[in-house]
Amino acid sequence: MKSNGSCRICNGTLIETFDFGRQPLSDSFPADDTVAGEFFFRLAVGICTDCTMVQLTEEVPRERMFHEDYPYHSSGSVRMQQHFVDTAKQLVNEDLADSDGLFVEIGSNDGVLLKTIKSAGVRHLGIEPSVGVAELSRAAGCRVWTEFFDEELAERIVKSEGKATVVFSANTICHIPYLTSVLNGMRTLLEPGGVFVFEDPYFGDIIEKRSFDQIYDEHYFLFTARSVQEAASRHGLELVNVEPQAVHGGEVRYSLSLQGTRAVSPSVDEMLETEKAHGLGELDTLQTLGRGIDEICGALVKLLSNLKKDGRKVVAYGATAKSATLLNYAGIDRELIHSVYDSTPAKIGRLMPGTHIPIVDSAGFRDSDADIALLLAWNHAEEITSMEREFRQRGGKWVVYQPEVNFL
Ligand code: DWN
Ligand code: SAH
Ligand code: ZN
Repeated sequence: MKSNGSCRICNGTLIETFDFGRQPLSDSFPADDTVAGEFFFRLAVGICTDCTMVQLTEEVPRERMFHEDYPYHSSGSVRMQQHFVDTAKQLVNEDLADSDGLFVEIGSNDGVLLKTIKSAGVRHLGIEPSVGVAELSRAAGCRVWTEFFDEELAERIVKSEGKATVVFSANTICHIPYLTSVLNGMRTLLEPGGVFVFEDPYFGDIIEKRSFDQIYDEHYFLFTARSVQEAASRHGLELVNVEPQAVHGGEVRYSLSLQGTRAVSPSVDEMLETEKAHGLGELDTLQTLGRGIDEICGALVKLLSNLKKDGRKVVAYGATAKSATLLNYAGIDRELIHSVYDSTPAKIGRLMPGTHIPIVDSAGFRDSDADIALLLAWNHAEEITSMEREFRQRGGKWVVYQPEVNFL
């Protein structure tokens, strides 16, 4: 345990609790083994002793992660498509129904949510720095600027489009180390009665499920209601609602508004109480997770080694960003896993970051001779195991690794 500088939010003391060592970028899939210059950085996580914000202790420059070849396509999961259609409809009905208000989305990716907003005839603007996915959303008729959202961009949006009634963001705000600039920008961008709604993986779920693989380069912050409330209040914003979401392994949707402009829902105090009872702001909690990480990785390597000795063919399913942390920290490479099945065109034919396990088209999974499949996309377990039900029917077994290593 060591102190590693200061908190990105409050400048308080940041205590580093777990060091994953040298890690590759989680969404960078080399074309072949000979590719030189795979980028590595030190992945370590810590907690601020003042505002309790859980955060990485080192930052990867944003342009290295988010660029024209960013491979993650949000529409790759049918369940997530539905989640965003439902979310868009709810936002339109609750906050934009009778207004000519502006809707802004930060990190709109391939337009998975924005398409529904556009179809509802709402004035909208997506902010998406990764050109490849931004183009996909433009092809679907959405208005998108290829930019990184920050304080300066907020001013330009207001100049060109006016203030926003609703700003939405999913799985993006926790990716932005310069959160203070984002929150300052929000104060500029929101109209007086407006709302900023964002959802990200919840630290409470990460602790409960020991889903430590949610810690990787892109996930700079692991939020709680407490840490979000504190960050918001430093920038003239107020946490007015929290709502758990059963996606990506457990998220929370936070609503912020300009201080004093909206009633605060009782859900906020309820969640703050639960967090206190579960010790989410304490150093100890993160240290216990650290011991869990070593236990899980040790057990998984042992299981995979035994399966290999027994002559079983082991593959994995889902070339997730998350799995970079698991595979590289545990030292699981192509000796233990034959290949990784995935449906994303930009990942098929490439290699997994750091471990260089080959990625193959998931269309071939049902005809494969795999005996065991490690489910790296555990957050899509229902969708994947029901789509691939023949695998079980012919005797195949799924392995998961959180909260502990087990057959599914
Ligand atoms: O926060 C982030 C989330 C939203 O998405 C980003 N930083 C990056 C990315 O993280 P991830 O890669 O861990 O997300 P997923 O959604 O768990 O990735 C699922 C992977 O599995 C994708 O590569 C698509 C693939 N997949 C598949 O091959 N067949 C997924 C489904 C549902 C399927 O049926
Ligand atoms: N909202 C989608 C995409 C999440 S992936 C979903 O929930 O599935 C994270 C996205 O955030 C990427 O598309 C990335 O390019 C984008 N992003 C990263 N930093 C950003 C920033 N500063 N402003 C806007 N988008 C950003
Ligand atoms: Zn702090």
